[in-house]
Amino acid sequence: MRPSLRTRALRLSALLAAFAGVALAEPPNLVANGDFDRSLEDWERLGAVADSLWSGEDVDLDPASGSIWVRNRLLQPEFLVVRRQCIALAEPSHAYLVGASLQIDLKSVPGSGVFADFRFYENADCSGSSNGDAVVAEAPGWSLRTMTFRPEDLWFDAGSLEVTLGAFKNERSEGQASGYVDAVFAYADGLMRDGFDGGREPDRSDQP
Ligand SMILES: [Ca+2]
Repeated sequence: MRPSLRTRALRLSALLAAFAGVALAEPPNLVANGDFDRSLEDWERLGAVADSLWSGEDVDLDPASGSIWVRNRLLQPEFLVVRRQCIALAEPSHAYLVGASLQIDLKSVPGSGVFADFRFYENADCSGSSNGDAVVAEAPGWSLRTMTFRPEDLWFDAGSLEVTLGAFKNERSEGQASGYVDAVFAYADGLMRDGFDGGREPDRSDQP
């Protein structure tokens, strides 16, 4: 069942509050055009034009916004990246909260899904040592997926964050994997850097 707009907004607010440790104003989203309001601007295309298209299918049913539709037509089981964005990170952060809302098309072949991958790099241009992970959806209906990265998860000071979007197939098949990604976000928790919290770990106890 689709969560109401208010429920979804509250869930994200609760996540952010738990992440920051206090109820602060929402920090800026590091991802450019993560809501796909009118276009796929800021997302570099990789692969065929027809495999990543702007869609009016918005996660919040907002008529003034949309999402990205992604497709994988490869025969082999593989993660196919169709769009990417490299974000230079100005200063090291205590932690990062990242995520997206995703759903697959009903006609997708079994064992397939769509993903948003978040990979942190040592250098500012998405090069050097890296570490990260992907959020995925393998079912129709929007799902909000989030992850938290801390310095101990990364073993280096992150200079940049690469976000890649696409679709995957787990089995060899002639059918396609396709679906939608919307509301892509990455928030930096700069509290420790700013000296307000004395190095306290974010409280995760009240996360859903
Ligand atoms: Ca949107």
